[in-house]
Amino acid sequence: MNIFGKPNAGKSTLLNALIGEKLAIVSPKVQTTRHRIKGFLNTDEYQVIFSDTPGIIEPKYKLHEKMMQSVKSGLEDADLALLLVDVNDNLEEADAVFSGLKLKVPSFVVVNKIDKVSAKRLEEVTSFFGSKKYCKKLVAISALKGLHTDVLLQHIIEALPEGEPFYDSDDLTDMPTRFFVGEMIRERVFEYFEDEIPYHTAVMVTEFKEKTGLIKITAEIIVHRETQKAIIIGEKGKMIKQIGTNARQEIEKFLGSKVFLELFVKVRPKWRDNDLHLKEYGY
Ligand SMILES: Nc1nc2c(ncn2[C@@H]2O[C@H](COP(=O)(O)OP(=O)(O)OP(=O)(O)O)[C@@H](O)[C@H]2O)c(=O)[nH]1
Ligand SMILES: [Mg+2]
Repeated sequence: MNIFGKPNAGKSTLLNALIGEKLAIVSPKVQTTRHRIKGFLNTDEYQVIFSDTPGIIEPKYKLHEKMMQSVKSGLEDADLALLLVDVNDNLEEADAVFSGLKLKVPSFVVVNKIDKVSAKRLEEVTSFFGSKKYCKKLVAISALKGLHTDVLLQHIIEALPEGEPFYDSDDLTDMPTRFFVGEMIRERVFEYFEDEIPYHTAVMVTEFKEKTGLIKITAEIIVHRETQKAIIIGEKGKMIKQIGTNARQEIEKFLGSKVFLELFVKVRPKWRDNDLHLKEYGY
C-alpha cells in the first residue's frame, strides 16, 4: 500500500500516523522526503506494508531524478495506492499528478488536512475527486490530528489481498538505523534554515559504534558552498550545536540509548548533480 502525492500533502505524516511511530521526517517545506520508506504495521491478524514516497515533481537535478525513481518503484509493487491531496491545494494540479501516474492498481483518494478547511471547500474537493475514474474510494482525514485515520486503515485492510507476511513481524521498516539517524539530522536542517539551504544539504552517517551504555555516531552535513557551511555552523558554532543537541535527543529517543553525536560540515559543490556523491550519500 503506497502513498503518492504532491510535495507537502502530508504523506510522511500519514505514514507515521498509520504505523503509530515516527519513521519519516516531516517539515512544513516541500521536498522533505527523498527516499521511499517502508513501514510495517504488524498485528496478530495481518501485516500491512506502507510506503511513503517523495512528493511528485518535475526533476531539475539528478537528485530529483533519483527521487522520482523511488516514486516509480513504489508504483511498480503497490497493491493499492493512496493518492493524498492537501484539501487546500490546487485541484487541477493534483488531478494532473494522479492521472499522470497511470495506475494499474486500485486507488483511494485521501483528502488530508481537513482540520483546516470549511465545510463548503471540503464538499467541493470531495465532489471533484469523487467523480474521477481512478478514485475507487474517497476518505477525508487529518493525518496530523489523527482524524478518520482509523476509518482509512479499515478501508485499506478490507481492500488489500490476503497473503503471507512478507517481513519479520518484529521489524518496523526496511531502512537501516543509520538512515533514520541521518534523516533526524536532516530534519533539523529543514527546521532551522530557510531558502535553498535545506535543498543543498545532504547528511551522511560515517560512524555508528555501539559501546557499553553509549552509541557513538559521527555524521557529515554536506552543503554546496562555503557560505552555507558558515551559516550551518553559525556564529561561534551556535547553530551546529543546536542541530547536534536536538538531533541527539531525537536519536536517543529513537534508539532507546544514550548517544554521543559528532557533526562535521563539508562543502561539495553541486553534489546534487554528481552521480558519485549521490551514491555516497545514499541516493
Ligand atoms: N493542519 C494540518 N497539517 C498537516 C496535516 N498533515 C500534515 N500536515 C503538515 O503538512 C506539512 C507537510 O507534511 P509532510 O508529512 O512532511 O508532507 P509530505 O507530503 O511528506 O511532503 P514531502 O516529503 O515534501 O513530499 C507539515 O508541516 C505537516 O505538519 C494535517 O492533517 N493537518
Ligand atoms: Mg514526506
